Amino acid sequence: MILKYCYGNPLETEAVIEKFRLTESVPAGDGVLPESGLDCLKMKEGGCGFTCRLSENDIVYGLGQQIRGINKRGWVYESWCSDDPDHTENKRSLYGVHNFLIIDGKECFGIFVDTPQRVRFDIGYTDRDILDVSMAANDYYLYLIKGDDPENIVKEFRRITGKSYIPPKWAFGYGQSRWSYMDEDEVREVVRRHRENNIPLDSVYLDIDYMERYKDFTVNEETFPDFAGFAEEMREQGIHLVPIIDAGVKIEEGYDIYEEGAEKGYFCRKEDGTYFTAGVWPGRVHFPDMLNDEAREWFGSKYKFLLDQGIEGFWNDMNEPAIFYSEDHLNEVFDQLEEYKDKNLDVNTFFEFQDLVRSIANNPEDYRSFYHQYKGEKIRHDKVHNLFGYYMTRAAGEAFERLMPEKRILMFSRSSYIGMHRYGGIWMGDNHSWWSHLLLNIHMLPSLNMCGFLYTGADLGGFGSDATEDLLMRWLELGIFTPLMRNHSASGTRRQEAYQFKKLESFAGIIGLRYGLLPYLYSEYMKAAIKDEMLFRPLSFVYRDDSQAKLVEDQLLVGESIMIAPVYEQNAQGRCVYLPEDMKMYRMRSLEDMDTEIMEKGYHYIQAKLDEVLMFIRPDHLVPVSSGGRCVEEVDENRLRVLGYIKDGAEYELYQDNGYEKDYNIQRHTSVIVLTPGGQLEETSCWKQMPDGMIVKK
Ligand code: MIG
Repeated sequence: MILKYCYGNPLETEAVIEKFRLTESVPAGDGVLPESGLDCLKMKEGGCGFTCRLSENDIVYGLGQQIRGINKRGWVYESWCSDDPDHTENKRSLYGVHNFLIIDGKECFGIFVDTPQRVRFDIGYTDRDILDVSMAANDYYLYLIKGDDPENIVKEFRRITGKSYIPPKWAFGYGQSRWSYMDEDEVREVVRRHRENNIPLDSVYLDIDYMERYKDFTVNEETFPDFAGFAEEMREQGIHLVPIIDAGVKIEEGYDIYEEGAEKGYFCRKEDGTYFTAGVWPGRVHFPDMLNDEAREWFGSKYKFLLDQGIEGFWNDMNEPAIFYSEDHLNEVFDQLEEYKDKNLDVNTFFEFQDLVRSIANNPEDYRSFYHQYKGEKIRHDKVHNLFGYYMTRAAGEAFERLMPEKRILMFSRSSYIGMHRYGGIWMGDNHSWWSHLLLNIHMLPSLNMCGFLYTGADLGGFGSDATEDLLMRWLELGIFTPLMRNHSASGTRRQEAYQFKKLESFAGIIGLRYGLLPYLYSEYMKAAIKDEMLFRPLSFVYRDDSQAKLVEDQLLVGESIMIAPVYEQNAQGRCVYLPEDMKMYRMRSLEDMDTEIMEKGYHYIQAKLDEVLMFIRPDHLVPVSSGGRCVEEVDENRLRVLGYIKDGAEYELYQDNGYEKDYNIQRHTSVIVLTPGGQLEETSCWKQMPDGMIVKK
């Protein structure tokens, strides 16, 4: 059951696509929400938020892309899309805003606060027993979602926010990225060295340097003289090029996008009507008004320039939007600095001076100094801030639908808001080559899945700082399960393509496992997307009555059959794993090299050498695997091996499609694999077993 309440005069974000009747008007002051039946949840004076009493063992899930654990209790978080490359525990915001929570206690219910403005979630920070949600402004919708359990609530929430984005199948392959591969030859070399070392690869990412002076929808003709031809050459080797697109449009005479946008009035303006000027990678830029329908359509149509050259995927960056400086503020700072110049700075003045310079980037004042045209109204940016990335990606998604309605295009974004999951995925932003960020990656997966972001993953190996061989390997051991599986790193850091290190066979083996698991992972992804379910679930969502499972935050269920327990500590030779039921463990080094063991419910310390992936299969569950390939196209999905732990017999619904069309009819694309208690395939109209044990499609 879902109740919708309205406070003040909220903006329509289009996060929710289902129409609702509003619940009875809400009492001001200490009011219990009408019709909710929940005594623990109370409105605060004047409607400026609400509080919820938490009991000792209540767990609070949610908030999508955020720091800290799966259980969000014990910190204060703020909804404000932020370009912050240091995802440390003391932070309160990252790139995306996902105001969806589930309180799992005696009562289990979900809350979605729909407002594009700043929201503060004090989840047992000030008082461990109180969840306190407050708003920057008293204009918001509040959705209350009641259900039997978290999975149920997620499903309801996903139903009203719409279907998750589905990428082309090749985007489930391994991708190699770097800021930046500078020219054709460097990209060729990346591909060659993967192929040479039998490390599968499906895509190479192009960061900002492929452009001409960082201008969106241009290609540097010196470094990529025949871009279409080069894209074609790559396709012949099974590789997709994936260029980046930034939010800001460079101000430069003669640059068509700039001139067109300026002439048609598509950029964000200041109070006085002139265009707002920020400094980002290209130097001085204007921001397209992604919230304005016409401007959005216009910006989206520009992707055609690259689509026409054979490009089939993109990533949208800097769309919080990140602002290195604004022209106006920078001028003020320069004036101030003049004053400091001849002063003998005492300590306080020195700090003042330092703060002044330090707070140039992403300055709150700048976000209050430009405007959007949103649904015909002029609205100051800070009031809709959290929608910008969402609407940029929507621009792309809607354009793909117009330009190439039959084809799936890869799209993922850095910034996001609830609802953006209909148009693209997200990557987790600028993490570091830190072990703690491998754990953070685990934590974020289920939280993002709750909000419909299924196509997601972190920069494997870490973006900032220097990676080590062992970190990359352990991270890949998690990454082989995440839909977006991309190794990416910042300029200036140590090179971290797998082939930069010594243990090439191990890397080939581990990445190869991804291609083996592809039939299962793709099938689970598609079913989750079609049925509004999660791909990654915390143990506590599934083993509801297991008080130990509730506490586990470093293991996840991946789809219906698999539990993973990644090693995330340096020099560890294994780890402690909690089994909520008996499971079959696969210790895997490559598709050809794995051993298995049945393990009993309970705690175990399990050995896992650096090049070993631990995977657990639940009783009477199956995992169909392929024999691998150098890229997704090469994977033979009609000839599979079935891994599983069979006690009483098992059944698996395998979803398969051609991976590029948009026909997602589940009946048409699903076949059932049935194994007898003895582990033999029960012959169906679709599958038969070969003497070597493989099953083949009839
Ligand atoms: O300010 O394009 O998160 O993935 O490599 C940094 C350069 C800009 C931030 C993205 C990162 C990308 C980088 N970008």
